[in-house]
Amino acid sequence: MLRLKTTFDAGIYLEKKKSFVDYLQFCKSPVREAGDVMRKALITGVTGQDGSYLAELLLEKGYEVWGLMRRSSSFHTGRIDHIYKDPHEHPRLRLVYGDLTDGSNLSSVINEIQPDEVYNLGAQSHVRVSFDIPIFTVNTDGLGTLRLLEAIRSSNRPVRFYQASSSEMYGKVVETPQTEKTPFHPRSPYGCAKVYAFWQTVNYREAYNLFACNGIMFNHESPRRGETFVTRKITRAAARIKLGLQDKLYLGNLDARRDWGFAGDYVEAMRLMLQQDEPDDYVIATGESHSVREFVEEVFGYLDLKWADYVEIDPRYFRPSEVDLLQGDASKAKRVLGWEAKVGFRELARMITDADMKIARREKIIEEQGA
Ligand code: NAP
Ligand code: G4F
Repeated sequence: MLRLKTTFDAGIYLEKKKSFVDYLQFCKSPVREAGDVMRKALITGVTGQDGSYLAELLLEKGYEVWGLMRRSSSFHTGRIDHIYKDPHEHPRLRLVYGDLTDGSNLSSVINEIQPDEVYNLGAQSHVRVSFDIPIFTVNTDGLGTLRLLEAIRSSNRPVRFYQASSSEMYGKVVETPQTEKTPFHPRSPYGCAKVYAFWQTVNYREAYNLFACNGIMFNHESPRRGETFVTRKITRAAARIKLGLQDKLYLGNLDARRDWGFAGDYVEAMRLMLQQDEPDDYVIATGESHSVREFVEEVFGYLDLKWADYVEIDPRYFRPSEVDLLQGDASKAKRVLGWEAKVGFRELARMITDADMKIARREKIIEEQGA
């Protein structure tokens, strides 16, 4: 029998320029008929870096994956197009419109989809930008988490919940390396919002017995990282400089130190947290810390460029208050989850640089053809 489970993915399906006849066919597909036996996950922020890697991982593990996506005047599904494609080919990935600022929508989504696991990755995730749009950031990252927790609680279903917490919460660090016990001292509207969301997650676990976990994730990067985060900004610029497409790279604080890992490794930890007998909070990190300057040296050196010839400091990239040093101790995650980072600093820098060289080569061809 034909089952139109939800009006949401019909809307998105049709926007992808498929016909309604196609959509009806999709609804009759065998996987959809057997949908109830698969584990179902909802990912907020599915169009982001982590959302795309997590969706891939959960599909590989046999889940039915629903991604919450914001309405936008232009499509921004570039990171998931390769797994979304035509629903006839991949009917286990669905998209649904929603927004963390809209609580009634979140309730409808939870009630319609009835997920077993919810991964809350949606956020205004840029720390510098959070100083420019603090209210939106706190509304999405802080209150948005509470709205989602409330939608889950009021659904009365045994949903397992993952919250994308951040090492940015440690801010002005009081000890190094940072562990699950290190106190928080956030230094940005983003960090403050994430602390609020962290404690709401803990409170829903303690007050309502919700299976809710915080992953305190240190910086993680990939070729899919947004281009205004420092790693991608450096690799994009170095690749373009190498090919003569750009002359300079303007950066802010080169002395800040971060514990940089690979996003593909980190999403595995998210899933593992929700497969344990008890909910808990975990630091996820490599344990190594490097300065922005070291990242610049690594990338430019890899491309045989002298970085000092190209990099200039522009104070507009300084932050009103900075997080100087992050270095995580993920020994609890190793002990309990059996998780550890596989990709190290140099391999990560080179992986992203290689990917950006491919993009720059395409840009070079386009430029030459246009000339
Ligand atoms: P990202 O690439 O910036 O992705 C953020 C996602 O959130 C995007 O899909 C974005 O949608 C969505 N989003 C933004 N505002 C929203 C709203 N109001 N309602 C619904 N969705 C919204 O971030 P990421 O690097 O994948 O990070 C994933 C999560 O982990 C975030 O919560 C981030 O704060 C946290 N985190 C990241 C790191 C890291 O190093 N990457 C470390 C610690 C914690 P659009 O595509 O429409 O913008
Ligand atoms: O790459 P960033 O913008 O990442 P940041 O601020 O550490 O935040 C990222 O990691 C957090 C986890 O700790 C996440 F929660 C958050 O969502 C995000 O993914 O900046 C890294 C460092 C900063 O100290 C910044 O001041 O690089 C420094 N930096 C120097 N020049 C720059 C630049 N950052 C950016 N974005 N652009 C610059 O030109």
